[in-house]
Amino acid sequence: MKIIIGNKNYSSWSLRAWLALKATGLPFDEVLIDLDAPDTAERIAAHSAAGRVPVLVDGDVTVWDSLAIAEYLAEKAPEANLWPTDPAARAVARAIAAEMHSGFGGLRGHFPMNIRRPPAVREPTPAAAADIARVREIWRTARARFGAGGPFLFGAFTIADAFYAPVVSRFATYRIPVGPVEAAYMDAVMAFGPMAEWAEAGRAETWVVPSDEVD
Ligand SMILES: N[C@@H](CCC(=O)N[C@@H](CS)C(=O)NCC(=O)O)C(=O)O
Repeated sequence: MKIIIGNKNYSSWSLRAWLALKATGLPFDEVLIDLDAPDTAERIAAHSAAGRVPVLVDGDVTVWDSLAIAEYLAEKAPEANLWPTDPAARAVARAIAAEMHSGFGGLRGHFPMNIRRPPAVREPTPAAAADIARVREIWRTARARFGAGGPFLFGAFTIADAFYAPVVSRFATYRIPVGPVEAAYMDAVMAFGPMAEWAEAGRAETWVVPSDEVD
């Protein structure tokens, strides 16, 4: 398999799909496209007419969109349990991944993922504050209801964690205040091997995307 991704420092959608792919344990190649270069659109178009990364290529199958990629990987590697095995937990995991996929514009817009930015407080807008409260509620609820088997939302690492990993990074970067349950969850995500690997690579990048650099 081959995954086409954006800059590791900035591309939150790429991170989601890449983490899910890593969690399968399957080998893959990656192609990184700088998202702020003159030839960005042309390079992405060579892989997907949708014009967005991430894109997964598996032989003659091309899948675009991070959620579709995650679902494809869950089917391809059932032994990896990318979704929780319990049906009730799986339903909630899908719901919160979908909620992240289709929402949280206030948070996303005001707090761009920027892994190498030195952590410093940035005050939220009202929309971002509402999104932060909802994310914290999601994390606390999942940990309390389903998290007994491990440090992640549903115990073991699942697609739900992959989808919230960029938010974990943002909360750390912009020093969003959280409670002890959320802080422990954030520590677990940041310590997850593939997340640490991605973050290290992101910090080493030198591309600058001005629109994602905020005070
Ligand atoms: N809903 C899509 C969103 C993908 C997306 O917006 N990707 C951004 C990068 S994070 C992109 O490809 N931008 C293209 C560009 O900047 O030219 C997904 O989940 O994959």
